[in-house]
Amino acid sequence: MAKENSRFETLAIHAGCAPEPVTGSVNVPIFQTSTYAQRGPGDHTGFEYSRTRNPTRDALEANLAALEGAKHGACFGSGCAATDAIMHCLSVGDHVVSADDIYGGTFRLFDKVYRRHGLDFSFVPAADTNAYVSAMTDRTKLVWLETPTNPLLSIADIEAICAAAKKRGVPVVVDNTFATPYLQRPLELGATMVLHSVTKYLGGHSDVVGGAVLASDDAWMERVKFVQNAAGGVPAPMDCFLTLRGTKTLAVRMDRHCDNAGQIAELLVGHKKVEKVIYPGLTSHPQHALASRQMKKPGGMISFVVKGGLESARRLLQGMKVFTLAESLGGVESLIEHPAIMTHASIPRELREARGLSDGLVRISVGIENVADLADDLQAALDRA
Ligand code: P1T
Repeated sequence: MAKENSRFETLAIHAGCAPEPVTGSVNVPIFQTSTYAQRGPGDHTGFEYSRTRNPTRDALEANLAALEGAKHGACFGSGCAATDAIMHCLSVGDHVVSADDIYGGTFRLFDKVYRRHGLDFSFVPAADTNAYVSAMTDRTKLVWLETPTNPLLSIADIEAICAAAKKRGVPVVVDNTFATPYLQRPLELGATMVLHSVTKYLGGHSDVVGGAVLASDDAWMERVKFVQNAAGGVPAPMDCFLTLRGTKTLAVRMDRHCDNAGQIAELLVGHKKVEKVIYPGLTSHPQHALASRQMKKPGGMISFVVKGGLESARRLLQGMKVFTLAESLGGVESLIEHPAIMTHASIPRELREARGLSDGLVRISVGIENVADLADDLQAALDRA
């Protein structure tokens, strides 16, 4: 077991993952069970039923909490289920201020499900700190940040927004999926809760769908844990095991993702078919200085606009050989996708366009392959686009 003051890479491998006491198994076993034998009615080991608690999930929750510097963790069957658990803690009439550029599925859940259940939302430009402050009212019960945002990679000033929200007693959630706790520490910057789609970098191998909420706030986590059990959107033990296997290598993978992405961003900047490159590591990014302060490195995600709009984008996407045309991100393999048609199609066209999510926009998740192969692949496909 890691010591409490262990550093990130050590926690990633050891936190929550002490050798199993009966056999000494170095890896956390997959406790593939729905229920647990009781000695007498109500006389159990602390494990009663696997929706409520499962040892493999316990291990993952402890591991992810340690990585975010949180006291508590709650894992879910998907990132959306984790978002849903937080939203379930709100009540009719509550108001939420959210970044406008967020994952399409998060926007859909807010706009199509929770509005119908009586919540009210204000969507503000993700990087505009003052806009969050002015949008807060007496009814505001949550601020929702995603930074860097998906897909436009805007950077929200976590510390400034949390300080403003704190003055009003409003909790702040940061979706830390794109950055991961290795690159960005929302709880240390004042956030109340951190949310992850563990499907992405935490799992890291595109073989599991999952979500998590991490926080030190006892009252909030009690509510989230209550919903986790009451609504039941929990992950399977096997998926918890796979995610744990992923987090062990998070630090080394993130270093390589960032190195590769930096080189690919430079290649894109120099290409004549590319109109605009959005990457927080480029000095041309409008929040480059904030990103350098707030994040250890700029991450593995790049968005760019190809000249020639939808037709060029289509040719580019269909011409890739090493990059795979697919939704999702954060796995070891490089992926490429078209947000307007794929991940963000659930946002109405007029809203997408108003937010700068154009038909020429392409998003890539730069993997950890040899960067020369990635560069050759992109160069060739862009030349043909
Ligand atoms: O797919 P799921 O595990 O339910 O996670 C939802 C989610 C939440 N937050 C962010 C920032 C995300 O990017 C996602 C999922 N995103 C994709 C599937 C995608 O390709 O952008």
